[in-house]
Amino acid sequence: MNKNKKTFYITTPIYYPSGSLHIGHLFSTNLAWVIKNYKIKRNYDVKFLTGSDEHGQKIEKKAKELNMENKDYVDMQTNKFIDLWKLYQIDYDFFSRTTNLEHRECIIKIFNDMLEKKLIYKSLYKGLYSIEDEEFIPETQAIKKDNNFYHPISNHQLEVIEEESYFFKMKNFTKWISDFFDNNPNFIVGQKITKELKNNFLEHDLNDLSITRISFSWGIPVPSDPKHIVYVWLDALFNYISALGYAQNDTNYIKYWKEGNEIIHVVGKEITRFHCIYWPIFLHSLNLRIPSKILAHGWIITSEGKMSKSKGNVINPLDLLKDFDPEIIKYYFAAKMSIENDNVFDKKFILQAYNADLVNTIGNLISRTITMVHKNFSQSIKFKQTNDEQDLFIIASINNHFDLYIKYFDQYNINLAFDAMIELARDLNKYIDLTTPWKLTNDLSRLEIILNILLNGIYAITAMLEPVMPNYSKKIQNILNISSLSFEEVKKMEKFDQILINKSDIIFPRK
Ligand code: ME8
Repeated sequence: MNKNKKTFYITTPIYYPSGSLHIGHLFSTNLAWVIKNYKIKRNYDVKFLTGSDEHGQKIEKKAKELNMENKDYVDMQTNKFIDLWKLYQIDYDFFSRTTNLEHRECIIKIFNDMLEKKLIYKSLYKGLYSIEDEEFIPETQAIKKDNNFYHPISNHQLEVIEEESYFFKMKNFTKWISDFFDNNPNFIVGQKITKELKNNFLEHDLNDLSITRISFSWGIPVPSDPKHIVYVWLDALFNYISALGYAQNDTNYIKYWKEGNEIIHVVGKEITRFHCIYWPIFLHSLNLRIPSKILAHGWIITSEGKMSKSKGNVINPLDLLKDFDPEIIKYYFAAKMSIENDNVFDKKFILQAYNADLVNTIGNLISRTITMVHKNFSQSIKFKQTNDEQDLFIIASINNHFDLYIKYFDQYNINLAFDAMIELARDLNKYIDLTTPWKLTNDLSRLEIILNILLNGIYAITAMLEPVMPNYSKKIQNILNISSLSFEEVKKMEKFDQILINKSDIIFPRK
């Protein structure tokens, strides 16, 4: 590994294995995976983590319902996650499981460190709890209906609990986190969420947080007081460093966390309180490094509203694979969904995006260009400088759209980055219409210039497509007869000089 490369560590939430993963989980994981691939192309030394959050009362209940041992149950469920990511061809560096031994060692270490630093005290928790969300809810935020309490976002019914618990002195960090938000206005991608968190949580003092439970046993016991089980969110958040070998002071931890350049967590908006407030506070309280960014995204909803089992509108990602190649689905989720807002999903939108962007725009550009190269130049074409106005205009368009793509990707406006790619493909198709190269069979010198520009345009588009569609872009590379695509080459117009262009099969057949 090159020592001079900047490091980039990106994570997804670790998902609960108490249910099946749906397209919301696919959206988050795909987003993180595409960003990872992009950063590799930008020459970062990248690590990507996903995983499963395997402790807690919800999981214990589920295993009991199925009459299974807890560990057997989470093994079975986690294997399904692993299979799903394999089918979607989403590769990662770490699959983090909170039932791993290294993770347990990490939690024991941080709990002991917190005790030693007197960040923790024992008391009584009296209040409301959502097992489904594994979340304590202050009565002031709960929704009251017919003498029952409900979670303000998920609507799950809350339990009234009264039990001995260890508390983390969250309140003491209210000013620190408030100042942290003010000093790091770009910590959270999405101004709406920063505002909401400030208004809902930082206007008043934070409440001390209950960080152990005693009414069940599936989790990590506090070593000095083992009837107490570490609260599942404290357990889960630290997976991001336990997987890097924090407790073992592993080189991965030092390189990608402690001394790393960029660290980013991709999360859904409903878990921002944990990632944007509690997580930085926990880390700061232990003098540990804080991540660079939280990329919080909206929800995938269907026309019946947010996906939920009770509404029966949960979409299984395995079903989509019956109709589409995984890269077409991944293209749709990365290129057509905004991060900031909720997005309505319908299967027909995947087909629409495929036909409009990939078949009619990029596919059409490739087949028109390659056909003309083969018809008129049996071997290869030569590079020549040009001063023609239309040529200079389209060369500028290649450069500008590529710059826009980089700008948007770096701002995590991923869908806008792909819009820039498609706009370029449209411009190139227009350039063909305007220059009418099919009429230039008697002016091969002019035709050669036009085709060289088009090949360069296709190169730029293929390089931009690669982070989300590596297999399809490999097929295009094979036609262009190049062994790899590099962002550094995009603006160098002489790269197709004397290159033998291969015949083209249809890359994106119409569906
Ligand atoms: O919260 N739209 O796990 P979880 C978009 N274990 N994204 C969605 C979504 C939707 N409709 N539904 C789920 C947990 N997600 C904890 C995380 S991390 C230390 C612990 C995605 O299985 C989104 O990323 O409930 C959301 O935050 C996550 O799945 C919740 O997954």
